[in-house]
Amino acid sequence: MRVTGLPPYDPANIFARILRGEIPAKAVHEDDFALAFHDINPQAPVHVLVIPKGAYVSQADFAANASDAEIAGFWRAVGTVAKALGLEEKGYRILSNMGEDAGQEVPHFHVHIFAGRRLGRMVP
Ligand code: DGP
Repeated sequence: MRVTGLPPYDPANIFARILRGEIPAKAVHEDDFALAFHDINPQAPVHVLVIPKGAYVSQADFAANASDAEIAGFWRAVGTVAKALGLEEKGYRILSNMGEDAGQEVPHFHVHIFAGRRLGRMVP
């Protein structure tokens, strides 16, 4: 069951194309559940995107419809990426835009990892 109010998954979205290898990305990690790659328009010295391998529009879709193994595997991958990039000592921020009001541009669930400088306070 899809969550009400979400668009159907569009297999032509840019991250689906990256997952299929149709367009290149600078990968930093890949496993059975997730792919992580550098954002094309970095907002911090480190700006990496982590996406699940499954077809989920957003966090709401992922939380409602992914299996427990997919959810665990995805979040473990986020931690693996942060550790592999050496971000644990100084810290990092994770963020996910969900839907129109948050300005989500790509309709495939993703988490941003920002790091590499002192990040400003979060503002709405
Ligand atoms: P969001 O607004 O949360 O949907 O963020 C989408 C991010 O995806 C944005 O920071 C830019 C990034 N992005 C868009 N197209 C591409 C692409 O083709 N390659 C990569 N590496 N990143 C992309």
